Amino acid sequence: MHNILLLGGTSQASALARLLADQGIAATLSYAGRTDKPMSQPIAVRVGGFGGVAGLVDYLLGHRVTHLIDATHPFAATMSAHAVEAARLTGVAHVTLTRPAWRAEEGDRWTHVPDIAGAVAALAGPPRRVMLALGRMHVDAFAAQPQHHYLLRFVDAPSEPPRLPHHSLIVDRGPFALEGDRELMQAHAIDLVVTKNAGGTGAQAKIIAARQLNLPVLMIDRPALPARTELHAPDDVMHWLDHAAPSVADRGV
Ligand code: 3Y8
Ligand code: NAP
Repeated sequence: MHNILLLGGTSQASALARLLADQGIAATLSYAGRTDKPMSQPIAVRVGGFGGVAGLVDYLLGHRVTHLIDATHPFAATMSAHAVEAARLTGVAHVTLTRPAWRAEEGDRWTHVPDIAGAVAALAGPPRRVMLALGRMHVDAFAAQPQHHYLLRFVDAPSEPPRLPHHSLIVDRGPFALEGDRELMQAHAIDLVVTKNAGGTGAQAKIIAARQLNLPVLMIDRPALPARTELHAPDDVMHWLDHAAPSVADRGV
């Protein structure tokens, strides 16, 4: 009898939740609680941190979880590292559902930077009009380059205004469409786009729009992640569930 813990927060996690619900498989989708009103799901939902690796181990054992599926965002490196460690400590079957990184195509003007700090450093120089589509969690770091006008996009309205002297703030949640992002970038006369290499389609509109508008992109490469089994499609996870070695809880021991 399966009992799945699905670490969510991405469109792939939501797609997998639908498949699990359709097959009547017991599953809970977990959100960190980063947004005010996370999307509703067709399976049980829990919100909030577990309390580090120890908290996640307690959850897995206490709820007799049989399979741990990490479908968090490629930049959620801490959560993913905790999932690998907690699965190792408990013997719970573990797999990652992620999406391949975007690769530059004909016409792309990408400059790769290793992380947020690298993106901030790369913004030294005369004032520009920068689309900073990184969400809310890392905006303060860009106060080190206050000379630019920033176009910010948050999921929720912030409790206090962002500490960037020149900015426009859009409150919107993805997935985003090409038309909308291209119009947004033209309306704000954007001349540089800063983005994480999220992969997938939900955040991709802005880099396709940048290609069409011949704009440069600062591409933040993914953080290092622990070695683990990576699948790229929800269907592959369903196949894995049918064939994964039963974990401790599955064997009813
Ligand atoms: C809380 C759950 C679904 C999931 C949809 C995906 C697509 C739309 C595009 C831009 C880029 C960004 C951001 C983004 C996208 C999907 C996906 C994705 C990027 C929600 C959600 C949660 C979050 C957290 C949020 C972060 C922020 C990142 C905004 C729900 C809507 C920039 C990532 O305000 C904040 O504090 C937001 C924080 C982590 C990154 C950051 O550092 O700020 N996602 N986004 C999850 C939780 O609590 O566990 O509210 O429903 C989910 C989605 N956002 O079910 O269809 O699959 O990635 N999310 C990035 O890719 O760079 C926006 O604006 O162009
Ligand atoms: P993170 O930095 O890797 O994780 C920090 C801490 O947040 C974790 O140690 C854990 O707390 C908690 N956490 C993270 N994801 C969780 C989840 N799904 N369920 C329960 N607790 C979770 O993670 P993050 O980058 O802040 O991302 C948070 C959420 O937003 C994730 O669900 C992720 O999929 C989603 N998201 C992130 C991004 C991004 O750019 N980072 C983009 C889109 C969506 P404890 O240690 O207390 O367990």
